[in-house]
Amino acid sequence: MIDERTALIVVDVQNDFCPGGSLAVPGGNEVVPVINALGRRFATVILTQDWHPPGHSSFASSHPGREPFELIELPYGPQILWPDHCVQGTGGAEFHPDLDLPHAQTVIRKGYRREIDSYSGFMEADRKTSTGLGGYLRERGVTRAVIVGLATDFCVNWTAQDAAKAGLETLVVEEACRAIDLDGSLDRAWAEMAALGVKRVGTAAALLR
Ligand code: VGL
Ligand code: ZN
Repeated sequence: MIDERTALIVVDVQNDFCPGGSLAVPGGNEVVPVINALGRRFATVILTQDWHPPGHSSFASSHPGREPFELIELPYGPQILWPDHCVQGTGGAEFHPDLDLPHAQTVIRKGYRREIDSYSGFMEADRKTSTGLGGYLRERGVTRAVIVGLATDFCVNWTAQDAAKAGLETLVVEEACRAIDLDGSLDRAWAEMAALGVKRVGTAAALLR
């Protein structure tokens, strides 16, 4: 067992991000068995859950005349518009039914404010509003984060960057993630993570220590 000071952070393994969902990530479901196997080795397991109200400002449908995947400017900066996804209380917002992490302790829901998106599990898109995850990990004595899930270039990327900024040793397990990859966003994501010292690893390296 990997000791409690290393947290496995499982990002957004939800139906809407898997094939058949409204914002399906190619191969998104393939991370489930990989994460289940990895998860058994971790004492500290935290899940994030994208959790938007109807009419969320990141939905193209909330902006007349706009289409999904267009870029707009919101008060806090640029925002990609998405198809409606992960609406609170819907089946699309539920975790993938085969995700098997019964010992997970915490679910961080994010993006629940209508006017602010949140790719990161730590900090919302205005870069000011905290989800509380940083303080929670600090109080639990967590010093290391292993990050997996969906999507590599959005929520995994932003969560990993904020974990590194919070001073955690941060690893992303590549084969336990899948990407959306819009206009080179995946290459950019790995470069951004690397610049902050995030380690891109395989499952074996994530299980050392
Ligand atoms: C995500 C786009 C919109 C993600 C969430 O989980 O990567 N991407 N909301
Ligand atoms: Zn979202």
